[in-house]
Amino acid sequence: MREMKELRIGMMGYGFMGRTHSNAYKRLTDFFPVHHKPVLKAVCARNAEKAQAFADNWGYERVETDWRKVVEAPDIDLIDIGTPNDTHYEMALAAAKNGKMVCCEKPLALSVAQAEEMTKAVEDAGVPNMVWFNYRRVPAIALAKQVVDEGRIGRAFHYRATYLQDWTIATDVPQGGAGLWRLDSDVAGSGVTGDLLAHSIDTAMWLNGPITRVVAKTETFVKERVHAVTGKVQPVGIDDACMFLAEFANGSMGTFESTRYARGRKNFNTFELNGADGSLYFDLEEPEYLQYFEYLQKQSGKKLESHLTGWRKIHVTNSEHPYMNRYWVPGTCIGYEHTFLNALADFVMGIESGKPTEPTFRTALQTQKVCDAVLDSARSGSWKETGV
Ligand code: 4PW
Repeated sequence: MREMKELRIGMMGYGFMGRTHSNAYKRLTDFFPVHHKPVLKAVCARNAEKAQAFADNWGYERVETDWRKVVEAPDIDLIDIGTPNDTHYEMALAAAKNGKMVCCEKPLALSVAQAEEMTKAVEDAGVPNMVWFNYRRVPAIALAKQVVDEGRIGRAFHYRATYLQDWTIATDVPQGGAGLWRLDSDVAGSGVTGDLLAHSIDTAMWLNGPITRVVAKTETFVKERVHAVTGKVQPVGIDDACMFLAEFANGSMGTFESTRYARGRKNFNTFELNGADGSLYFDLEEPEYLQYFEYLQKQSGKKLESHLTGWRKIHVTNSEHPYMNRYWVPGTCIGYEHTFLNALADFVMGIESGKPTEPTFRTALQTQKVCDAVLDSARSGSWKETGV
């Protein structure tokens, strides 16, 4: 039996991310040889009844309705912020002040100013920190990172990303309230830019380096909605759709598109990277595949018959592929929930090795800078430096 320490969890929120994170905490030591066993100490939410039902279902020892009690509790080691975006700032600052590790859902904050303060707080406190940009832990995307780091793509020319959903097309979908806070700009901060493009931007900068300048267009297709809390029809403040052009520090060009009005697209997250020596393509609707085009002529030094070249569709399920040796056998695949389990495993192994686990708050701050520049550009209609 390996030596094991407790990692005592304070979970803020019991929604979609509360479930994905709680699943990761419960399964971590079943799949990864770590020396910290998560203990589900407290779940915190304003609705005590629903929080209690969640606690009973997942096995949290207690329920709190005041998040400050959780961040100050001596029996809590890690604060996990899975509540709406407008809560991240206060919770992270208080958690860091109390010496807690902090894992925060994306986007990190409502603004660059908040993100900078949060980053300073965790760094000054010296506490392990991470932001749950979980798509980095899709094995196929982690393999894409390996391919890029091995220099197989060469000089980058183009990066293009799409992140399409269709759940807000109906005009009678209210803004605000449980499950619909993403439509309330006061709570979410922005619409698809902070919710979906934040993922695309994090992945893009992880694979292709800093985004230095952007020019953007946003649109709000449904201009007003009933607010679920006030019951009143109120103007909609979020971007329903966003498209932007990007310049990367490495000289390549980027195009990014996101909407929640692409009928038929449920969570269509794709990227393609084109370089001098090859290209990569990923589609979250086929998450266990990475498509790779290798420019064979580079290696052979001579022109090969075109029928010998083409895209390879790599089935990323072998034991030598990222994370896959922790699960089943070649040819069998894992799911969306495993991306959070993989992220948590990396975070705990980082704690045990004393190394930071990406994306840290400081890395997520860079994504926040791009998101804010995108929204600034959409307002002004001009190019904006990101400051990354
Ligand atoms: O973080 C995102 C959520 O806000 C997720 O990646 C997909 O979009 C699924 O739910 C929402």
